[in-house]
Parts: sequence; structure tokens; C-alpha cells
Amino acid sequence: MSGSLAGAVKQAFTSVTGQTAKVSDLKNDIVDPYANPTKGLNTDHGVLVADTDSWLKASDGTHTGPSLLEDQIGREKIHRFDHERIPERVVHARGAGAHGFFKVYDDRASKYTYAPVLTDPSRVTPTFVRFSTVQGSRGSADTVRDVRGFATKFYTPEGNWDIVGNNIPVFFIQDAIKFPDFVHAVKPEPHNEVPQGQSAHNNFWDFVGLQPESAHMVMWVMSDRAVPRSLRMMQGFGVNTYSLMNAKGERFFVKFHWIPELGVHSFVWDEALKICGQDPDFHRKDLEEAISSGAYPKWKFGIQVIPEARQDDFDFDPLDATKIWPEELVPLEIIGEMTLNKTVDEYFPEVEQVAFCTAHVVPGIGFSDDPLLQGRNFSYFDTQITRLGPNWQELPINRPVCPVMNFQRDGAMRHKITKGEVNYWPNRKGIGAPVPTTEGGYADFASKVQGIKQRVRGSKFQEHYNQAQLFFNSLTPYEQQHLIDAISFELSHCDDPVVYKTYTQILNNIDFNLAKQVAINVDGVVPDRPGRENHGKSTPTLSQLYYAPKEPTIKSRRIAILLADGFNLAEVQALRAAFKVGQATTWIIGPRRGKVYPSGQTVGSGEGLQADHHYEGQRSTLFDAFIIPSGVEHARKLSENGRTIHWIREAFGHCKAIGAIGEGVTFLKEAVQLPGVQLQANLASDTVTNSYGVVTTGVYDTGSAAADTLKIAQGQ
Ligand code: HDE
Repeated sequence: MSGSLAGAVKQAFTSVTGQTAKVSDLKNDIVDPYANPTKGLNTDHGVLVADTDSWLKASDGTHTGPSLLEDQIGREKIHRFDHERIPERVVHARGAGAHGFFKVYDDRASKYTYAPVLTDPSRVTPTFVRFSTVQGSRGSADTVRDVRGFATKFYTPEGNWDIVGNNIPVFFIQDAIKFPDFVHAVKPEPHNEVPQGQSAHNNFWDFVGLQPESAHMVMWVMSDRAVPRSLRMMQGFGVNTYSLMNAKGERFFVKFHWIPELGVHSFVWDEALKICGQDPDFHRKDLEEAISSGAYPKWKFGIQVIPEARQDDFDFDPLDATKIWPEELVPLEIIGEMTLNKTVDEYFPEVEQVAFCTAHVVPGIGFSDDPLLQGRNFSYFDTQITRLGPNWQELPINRPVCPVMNFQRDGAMRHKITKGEVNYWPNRKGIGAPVPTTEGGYADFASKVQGIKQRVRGSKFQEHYNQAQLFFNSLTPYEQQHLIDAISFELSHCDDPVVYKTYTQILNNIDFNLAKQVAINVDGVVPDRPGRENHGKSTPTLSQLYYAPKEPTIKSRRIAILLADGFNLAEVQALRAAFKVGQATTWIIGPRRGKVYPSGQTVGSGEGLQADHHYEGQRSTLFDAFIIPSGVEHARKLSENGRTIHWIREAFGHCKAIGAIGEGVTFLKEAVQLPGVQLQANLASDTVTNSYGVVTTGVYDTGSAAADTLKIAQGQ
């Protein structure tokens, strides 16, 4: 791009706000069939259709008669339908996406890079993010135990930049050549295509048992990280090591991080399992619900940077994707943030057709010799050709917001029409036509390469257990227990003793107690001494607790108010108002979807309060917190109903926040009368009692509701 053209492009780009630069680019492609309904229904070639319900037939009027092949309208409809499906992604097939924007706070990253997207605080860069699960197919469930993809496309004036990341900072393998083996092992088994959406089967555990470089990643995938509460409550990581180049010509290795504003939160395993059946679309609906209600998901953006000269200063190789860079050694520098503020208009052309590529970088950002990244740079472009055809980058969601001019031409489904007599370079036209530029063009970092051609990995790539231990040691005791339970669940689903006996031996290289507990649970090899000493090191940044927001918040949380006829209306109204202030959503759960009647109103004829769901219509798993207001009749009816008792017992078992008032407390106490549970509950006064995370009060002052209720909901 010539200098003046580059300037004009930049000006045009920044004159529209960043968020709308891509959204407005898409506007010409968006069709609104409801905007002008009088126009009528057309064929694909634009002819008005009078009847789209009956195929053309040779009929005598009494008998239907044979359908005629000559019906071009019927044929077109069927032809188009027959070819609606494209191949699903070979991994990460199930996803959800949204539009947003990215900003850096200042130019502090200019000491590392000259990429304006990372250094120019006046810029608002449009983004599109696709979150995904890895193992399951397009129709699988959202809340399975799996890694989550977190892929971000930045539409910058210098071209598109993609960070194709995950919610876990490391990967199963070190070298791209192992990827087909790994994916075959984790995907459904070849003989019976089982299981769907999970890694709990022989082949996965067989492979990871024989490929110990996966030990660190296995710890992460068996931790709570793999069952996120929301796509909005996960970290994101670029995983691979990229590079940054500054204006002085210096080069740095870099890792990219996303940190969610709402903290990192997970389901307990039992909830995740149940939601797979109760609401398989839970995560994609949660994303849509949050954006539509104005609770825009937000992440801080950070970089970890190692000057190139320090590559050998660590006991791990910074180019090994099975290793993190501990933050004590390489601090995380927060330089910007991203907000998602627009849901998609249509799933297929946006979420299904968006195509990411790790090789999409912009000037100032480059690659490294990370052998996983090098393979990825080849693979993504290639796979898009199978999914979308060679012109995949022209599709509306994928095309950059800056001009694209070159001599790449033709191929299936070419969209663009390019003027001019020449389609090659060099050509007689010279300046004025697209010419390679010396100003602002992508500059590869000039570096000396030497070596002997051989199939090897670096010497520090041989160590596999130090960081697996570091991760396990850094978890809180309950996070460790969840991890032990998760591996025990998975190995219990493996029926080949070779598989589960081998893996319990691998675990003993990480932690003796971990290996012992799992081995006892699953009939593995119970160790009598550690396979390897635990180095005892830990780091706070690996536990989810580290990311809890500084101020507790109920923003975007789903709160269910459980009601029967005869409840206290003033309380419910005050609670709802207070939750609204805190930006939570409230859901009335009643005996029927329809009116529920408060005390003082006649059941069936009073004004009532509209319930969003009836007790059978939803489950406790789908909510974050519960409120049971007071009301004599209401509490009695709740106590007599097996389903409402189950709602509260299950919520209690999943450690959810539960609040109860007055007679609601009596019901709650009865419902959670479980072995070993001595719930301290307050029935007598307006003092708030907090026991097992259950908050109770006998009397509730609806006048000062807002402040109090927020405190109750936040468990303060
Ligand atoms: Fe991918 N990966 N991957 N991957 N990956 C794909 O590209 C691949 C890896 C990740 O929402 C595919 O467009 C290889 C690591 C995400 O569209 C494919 C290797 C990380 C997505 C592919 C890896 C990822 C993909 C399939 C080992 C975390 C979904 C469809 C060398 C940093 C992107 C597609 C979306 C998708 C190849 C390893 C993340 C086949 C060869 C490590 C988030 O090209």
C-alpha cells in the first residue's frame, strides 16, 4: 500500500468508531426480510413466487397425481436445501460468537512492538470472538468437560490479526505432527463413534498415558477450568509463543492473555453433567442473554514478554507449548481490554463461516520456532479451504475492513470483481496498480538460522512433570479434590485395565496422594512411594480464586425466586428491584407458568404475579442463586412439594447462594435436613445469618431493600 493510500485508509477507519467499522462493513450484506413485507417471496433468481406449498402436479383435481420434474420452483427449493450443510470443523465444531471491540490503555507496549493495534490508545479495533468446545460435534452439549476455544479476530487498518487461543494456557502436545494422533485419540472411537462430547474413554487415556508430554495439560483439563460456568467467566490464552518487533529492530517472545472482568468461575461437575441434558445450549444462551441485557462481557488483555536474548535463561524452553511462563519469572503486563457488545444476526454466515488462522498477523507481530505454532500456521488456512473454499477470506465475516488488493484470483465462489488488464506482478502498469510497498509492509524479522536437518525436539522439551506438579500444588484443597474426582470419573469410564493402570502410574510422577486416591477409586496401580519427589513449589496465579473480582458482584447472575401461592409480594418486589440495580436477572419460579398469587389475593382471580417458569420447567442447576421469601401458605405448599424440595436440596448440594426470609427459612431448613448439616438459621429477628453460604433473616425491611439485598446476594 502506498504511503498516501495508507494514510487515507487509516483516516477512513478511525473516522467511524471502532465497534462499527466491522459492523457497518457488514451492513450491505444484511438482508431484513421483514423491512418491506409487501415485496413478496422470490426464487433465488428473483422471480416472485405465487405458491411455495404445493409441487406442480398432473392432477384431475380429485386425485393428487404425479409430481412433475419440470417444476423449477420446487426443484430449486430442494436443491438448495440438499446442500445446506458444509463440513463441520474437524475440531472445535461447536461454537458461539459475538462482536466487540478492543482498546489499549496507552502506548507502553511500544517498547516491544510497532503494531498500532497494541500501541495506539486512540484506536478502537473491532473484534469478533468465537468460543468453542473441542471434542464434540456441532450438535453436542455446551457444558461438557473440555477445553474451550477462545478465538479472536481483530479487524485492524493494517489487516486482520487472529489470536486463536484456548481457555487453558498449555497444550497436550509439543509438536504439530502429533496433532492428528491426538485428535483421533480424543474424538469418538473409530469402531462405534462413542463417546460424544467427552474424553472419558479408553483411547484418550491410552494416548495421554503413552505421551507423557500431555501430563501438564491433563491436569488442567481435569480441573474446574474445563467446566466453566460461563464463556464470559474464563481466561483466554494464545498458548503458543509469538514474537513482537519494536521500531529499534529488537525482537521479543510474547504470550497473550485474556482475564475476565467477572472472575473465573466453574460449575461443579454434577451441575455440568446435568445441564448437558437439561439445557445443552446453556453457554451460547448465556452469552446472548448477557449481551442482550447490556451486561457486556469484558476481558483485560495482557502480555508476557521475554527478550529474545533470554530464551535460554529458564529451566523450561519458552517455545514449548506444554509449559507456562510462571508470572514470578515473567510478569504479566496488562495493556488493554476487550468488550463484547453485539450478538450475531445470523448464526451460519457469522459463527459458522468465521475462519481463523494463526498465520494472520499484522506488522510488528510475528511467529517463533514453537513447533506447534509452525504446524498451526499451515493447518488453519488449509482446513478453511475444505470448509469454505479457496475464497474463504472474502466472506463477509472474514474480510478485512481495510482494502485488499493483489493478484490472487479466481477459484470456486470468487465474490469480487477486479478491474484492470493485468493480474500478475511485475507488470507494465506500475504505480497506481497494487505494488509491493516498502512503507508499512509486513517485515519479517531478519535472523540467522543454522542447524542440521533432523527430526528432533529441543533438550528442555524432554521434561514433562515439573509444571504438572506446579499446577496441582497451586490449587486449593477443594480444587485438588475436584481434580481427583474428575480423573476418577474419567478412568472409571475406561474399561481396558491396561489404560487405567498405566495412567495411575503416570499420576504418581505428579503427586503421590493424587495417584493413590485415584488408583484406589478406579482399581489402578496403588503406589507405595512417590514415583518422583514433589518439588513443593506453587504459584498463586494458577488457582481460579486468584481472579475473583475485587468487589463481589451479582452482575449478569441468574437469580430464581421460588414461589407458591400465598407469598409476600412486597418482599418479592423489593428483591427484584434490588437485583435489577445489581444488574442480575431474576426469574420467578412458581407452581404454573402464569399468575402466582400473593397472600391477600384470591388464587385464580387476584392480580397475581407472572411466573417465568413452573417447577418442572426448569432445574436449580440453571440458576446461580435462590431466594425464598416469607408467606405462611406459600412456605407450607413448598414444603409439601417433592420438586421444590429437590430444587433447594440440589442447589444446596451445589453450594449455590440461597437466601430465605421468615417462613421461607422454615421451608429451607426442612429441605436441607441432610446428614451432618446443622444449618444456623435466623427466624426471630432481622439479623442476617450466614451459614454454609445460606443467608437467612426472620424479618425483612422492604424499605431499605436495595442495599441489604445486594449484600445478601453477594453473601456478605
Ligand atoms: Fe487448533 N485447529 N490446532 N488449536 N484450534 C482448528 O481450524 C490445529 C491448537 C483452536 O473458532 C482447526 O478452523 C493444529 C492449539 C481453536 O473457528 C484446525 C494444532 C490451540 C480453534 C486446527 C492445533 C488451538 C481451532 C479446525 C496443533 C490453542 C477453533 C477448524 C499443531 C491455542 C477456531 C479450524 C474457531 C481450530 C489445527 C492446536 C485452538 C484443523 C494442527 C494449541 C480455538 O486447523
